Amino acid sequence: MKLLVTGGAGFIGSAIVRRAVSAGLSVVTVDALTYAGCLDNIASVADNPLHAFEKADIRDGAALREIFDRHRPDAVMHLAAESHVDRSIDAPAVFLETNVLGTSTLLQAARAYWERTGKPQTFRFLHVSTDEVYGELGASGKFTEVAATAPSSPYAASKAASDHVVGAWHRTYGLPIGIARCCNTFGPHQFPEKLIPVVVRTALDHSSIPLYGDGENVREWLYVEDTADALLTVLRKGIDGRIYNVGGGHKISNRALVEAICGLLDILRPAGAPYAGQIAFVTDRPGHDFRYALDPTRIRTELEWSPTWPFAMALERTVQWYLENEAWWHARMENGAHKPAT
Ligand code: NAD
Ligand code: TDX
Repeated sequence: MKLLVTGGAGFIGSAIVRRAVSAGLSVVTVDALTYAGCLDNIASVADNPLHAFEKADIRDGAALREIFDRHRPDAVMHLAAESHVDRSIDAPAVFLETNVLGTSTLLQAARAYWERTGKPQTFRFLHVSTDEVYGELGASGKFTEVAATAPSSPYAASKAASDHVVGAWHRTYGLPIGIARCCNTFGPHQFPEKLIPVVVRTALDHSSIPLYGDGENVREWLYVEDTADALLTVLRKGIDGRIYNVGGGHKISNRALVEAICGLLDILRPAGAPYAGQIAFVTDRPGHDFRYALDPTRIRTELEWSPTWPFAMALERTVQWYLENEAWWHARMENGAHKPAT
């Protein structure tokens, strides 16, 4: 089994690459190495004969066709994307170019290769998407896979559009596909513009820890090892053409999460005063969705998958990793981390 993983030098993609290679799969990582991707994330597989790296942009059809022909993968896991909501608000164009046009360019290359190799029904194109395509929930309820898409941010709109593009390649051309809609993922190697690393970074810098709005927005969180395992499970066992919610994570308000991280830092890196004193309520994100929650019944019952990492344990491991890897996130910051409003 040979996997082609796009975005494999990013946060979730690199966890998949490391996991798949240690399970004995051959993996080709395809990544443009934007500000968000780096080879450090896959350094542990760099010399492994099961792994190959190709620097390529998913908007470059000719490069992709050549990579498909040379590596002849059995499946594609598509994670390459512009992934940060705040950046999509400041500069939406590249989100549409990469997430929508890039996905369709990749689909065309995959389809041409799949047709040339005799349309094997065992081939799979797994598109990695997000709970944000469903839009926001009020105080109750959760989204099943048949819920309508109603995205709020340019990022979410670009991901919803890419989901529909992938669905069209299945319905029109018969390309075997799957779509996995994941909730918020956290863990080591997440780019330091996202909430959890932002809290660690700003806490250690003795600056304000920015909480958007009143901090009562609720997100559902999965540890990256669980997300990677779920995505490999959907690839292996998912029914052709189906959408699977990758949920079952821990639901918590941003404020409670930030306070929990501050509490961990008080123990792991004690300072003169509690870190929670640095929390600052700042101008809200425009169009900020109030709450996300996925109904995970389908992945749980059909694919017999559920998360295994207790949230508190995974959060502590994550905070510990950022404390032990300051050089990693300092280097990423120099590479262009978004500076949130304070
Ligand atoms: P990330 O930003 O850490 O990584 C994205 C990777 O894609 C980077 O390595 C980057 O270099 C690469 N990339 C970007 N544009 C590219 C292009 N044009 N061509 C080739 N490579 C390109 O993102 P992540 O958090 O690991 O997310 C991975 C996927 O999972 C994305 O599709 C995202 O929408 C989805 N997702 C993420 C989360 C989450 O909480 N992180 C939740 C749900 C869904
Ligand atoms: O400084 C901050 N302060 C703050 O209050 C940041 C960066 C975020 N927030 C809030 C906004 C969100 O409600 O925290 C929550 C999480 O924010 P992000 O880490 O930016 O993630 P989110 O917007 O929820 O999107 C993430 O999960 C879904 C990923 O970035 C997406 O790629 C994924 O699809």
